[in-house]
Formats: sequence, C-alpha cells, structure tokens
Amino acid sequence: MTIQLRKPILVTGLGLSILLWLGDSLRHSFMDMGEWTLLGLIATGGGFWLLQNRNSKPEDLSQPLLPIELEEVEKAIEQTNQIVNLIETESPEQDIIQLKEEISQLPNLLEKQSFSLAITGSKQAGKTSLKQLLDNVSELESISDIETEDLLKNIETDNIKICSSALNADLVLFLVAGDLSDSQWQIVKQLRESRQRVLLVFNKQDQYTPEEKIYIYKQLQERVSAIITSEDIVSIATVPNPIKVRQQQQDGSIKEWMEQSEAQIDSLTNRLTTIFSQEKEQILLGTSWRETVKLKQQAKTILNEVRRDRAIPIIEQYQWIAAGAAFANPVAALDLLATAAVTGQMLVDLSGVYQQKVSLSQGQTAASTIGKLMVQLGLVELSTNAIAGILKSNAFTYVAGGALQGISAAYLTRIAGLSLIAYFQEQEVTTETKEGFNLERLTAKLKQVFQDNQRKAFLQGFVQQAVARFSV
Ligand SMILES: Nc1nc2c(ncn2[C@@H]2O[C@H](COP(=O)(O)OP(=O)(O)O)[C@@H](O)[C@H]2O)c(=O)[nH]1
Ligand SMILES: [Mg+2]
Repeated sequence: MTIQLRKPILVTGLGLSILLWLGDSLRHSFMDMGEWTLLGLIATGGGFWLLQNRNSKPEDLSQPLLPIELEEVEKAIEQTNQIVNLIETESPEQDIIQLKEEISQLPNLLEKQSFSLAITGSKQAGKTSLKQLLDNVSELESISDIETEDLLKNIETDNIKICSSALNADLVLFLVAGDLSDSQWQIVKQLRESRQRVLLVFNKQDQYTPEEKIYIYKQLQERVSAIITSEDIVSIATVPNPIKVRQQQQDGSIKEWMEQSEAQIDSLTNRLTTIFSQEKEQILLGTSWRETVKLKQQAKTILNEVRRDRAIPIIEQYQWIAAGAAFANPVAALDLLATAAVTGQMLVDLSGVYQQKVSLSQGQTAASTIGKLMVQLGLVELSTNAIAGILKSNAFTYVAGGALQGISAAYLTRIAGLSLIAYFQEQEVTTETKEGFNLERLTAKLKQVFQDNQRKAFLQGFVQQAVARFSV
C-alpha cells in the first residue's frame, strides 16, 4: 500500500484527516480517478458547456472614433501567432492548418481593391429598396458586394442581435426610418467598438414635415455623437410616396393626379464616394482589425479547449480530496481552512496549465479569499441546503455520515476550480498574474459559474456520483 503524496501542503494543510481518509477503505476509489472522470463527464452531459464562448464580446475594445494604426493591427496579428504557437507546443495534434492559412492571408486584406457593404436595420426600414438603388449607381463601382440583413430579435431577452454580415463587411449602412431605439443604439455602438465604419442612414424622408425632419436628424446626431460624426449621418428617401399634384385648368376646374417621386439618395452616394476615395486605408485597416480579432478569438478558443481538457481532471482530483477531508472530519462542518489548503494547491496546479506563475502562497491567499467570498455570497449555504435536500428526497440505499459535508466540499472545490478556468480563459493569453488575482473579476466568475452549475439536474447528478463514491 503505497500512497504517494506529491504535495506536502496537503499533509500540513489538512492534518490527520486526509491521511486517515487516504488510509481508509475509500482510498481505492480515490485512486480510481480516471474512470470517474469519464463517468463524470458523461453524467454531467459535457457540463462545462457554458464556459466557452459565452460572452463572445470582442475583447479588444477601443475608442470608436480614434483612427486605427497599422501597428495595432500588426500587434494583434502577432498576438494571434503567439497563441497559435502555444497551441502547437501544448497540443501538437491539433489540426489548425486552416486557421494558420487564414492568419497568413491577413496582410492581403490591406491590398483589397473593392469594398463590401452591409445594409442593416429593422424590418421595413427600406434595406432591400436601397440595395436595388445602390446596385445601379455607376459611381459606386468600387463596391463589390452589398448584403442586406434584418436585425434579429431575440425573443427571450428582447435584444436585437448584431448580424455577422455587418461585422464582416468593410462598411455598414445602418438604416433607420425615424428615431434610434435603445437596442439599435446598442448595436451601432457594438459595431463601432469593433472598429466598423457605420453610416447612419435616415430613410423615408418623405414621411416627415421639414420641421420633423430637422428635429429627428438633430436627435439622431446627439444620440450618436460619441461614436459617429455628423458627416456620417445622411438623410434619404428610397421609395418616396407618390405625391398628389393639383393643377387649375383654364376652365377654372381643378385637376388632380398622383405623381411618383424620385428616390433621393444623392447624399448617401456622395458620402460613399468620398469615403472610398479618401479613406480607403482606414476602412481596410478596420476590416483587417476585425478579421484579426476574429481569428485571434478562434485561436484562443482552441487553446482554451486544450487547456480545459487538462484542467478538468485536476479539478476532479482536488474536489475528491476536499470531499475526503470534510467527510472524515464532519464535525468541523465545512472546514474552510482545510478546503482552502486543497483549493490553494489546486489553484497553483491550474495556473500552471494556463502558464501563469502563481506561487503556493499566492494560491493559498486566493483560495482563502475564494472561501470567504463563497460564504459571503451565500454559496456555501445555498449549495449545502440544496445538496441536503437532494440527499433527503432521494432514497439512497446508504448515505454515510459526513456525506453532506463531503459532497458540499467537493462541490465548492469544483466551483472554485471552474471559476478559475473561466477567469483564465477570459484573460489575454500573454497577460501574467504576477500581482495576484483580480478579485473583482474572480468574484464575477464565481457568481457566474455557481449559477451555471446550480441547475437541479446537474446537482442531482453530482450528488449521485458523490454518493456512489462514498458508498463504496
Ligand atoms: N414612404 C416611403 N416608403 C419607403 C421608403 N423606402 C422604402 N419604403 C417602403 O417601405 C417598405 C419596406 O421596404 P423594404 O426595402 O422592403 O424594407 P426592408 O424590409 O428593410 O428590406 C416598402 O413598402 C417600401 O416601399 C421611403 O423612402 N419612403
Ligand atoms: Mg428586405
């Protein structure tokens, strides 16, 4: 019977309890970790699901009105290549040929000779009519492609989603037929934050009196002034209503007829012509920037995946160590100190996976902070109650004493570990955690991960797994 404890901290941190536990009959189930890992993954239905790509906000936000410098784009390309190198070192078997090819094409974007346009806005704003008109403007021959896309409404959240064609295009025409709604404003803002050039196009001019037109235009101008200059707000009418013409005849009678009015889009075509001739470089830098950020994000997702695959087994290992400690020593309720010792070592190991140099003392400090946060946020109480409820309501054939404490400790250790993964995943790959953890971000991750893992089905599965272990 050889038990190898590679990490002396566990012995000092947990004292006798863990040694007793390890020496006890449960020992072999602890050694059986590999199998459980697999089972756990199946049982939780790939439960780490929510962590990836959830907030796929572009991470490189910047001042929307500042011009983009070539150096910025080059730096972003370099960072993307760094991530690719990390993937190749850490997981040589990954197939990233396609991604590498796309990255190598990035510099060519600056040499493009034609532009792609996206017209977006609410349904009925006049996108299709505008596209038809623009397709036939000969001065705009440098436009290679115009896509129109409705803003999509997400029924659940009532949010309007940014559409991909708008991000991919070189320039966006954002069409409104009146005031800008709040969600539309959000979209315009997001586009500008992605360094997208946006022209705000106020359509259906014919529907307003001259006073109304001025009023609405001013409102639009004020609303977007921080992110769009006035030159980039233009008024048009793509399909003006026919107007009634009255004419007095020689015999004194009045003749009336409807006359089709012509589309008014000169202000827009003029603006586009100017932009394409004078600001070609900025426009293409913006496109390169967005494309680079997109590829960088793709690379990061792959790297995160690779690292997560290595991190999850580590969490699983430590969650059962924590469980064993609490299980063997249930009197101390949830021995947060003991848990912090385990969590501290887990933090160090996980940091290693993410190439962050975190010392043991930093790890322990962060761990006890996490422990305190969990108490403060009510996570300890919430999860212990939930687990107690599940234990009670299920007729498990045998539940050992201390199981509640053990399972709770396992669960909270898992939450701590997953939070740390989420924390590292969000961080720039090249950033180091030298000065310790950013508590605010860690707290946010803790809350988010706890919520994600609180679903009853997940907890139930977790408890079942744990009970199975304790009943061996
Ligand atoms: N009065 C008026 N109606 C317009 C104007 N532009 C488009 N429309 C009408 O608005 C409706 C929706 O236009 P459409 O181009 O299909 O909008 P989309 O849903 O954004 O593609 C159609 O009935 C158009 O005739 C305009 O400038 N003035
Ligand atoms: Mg349409």
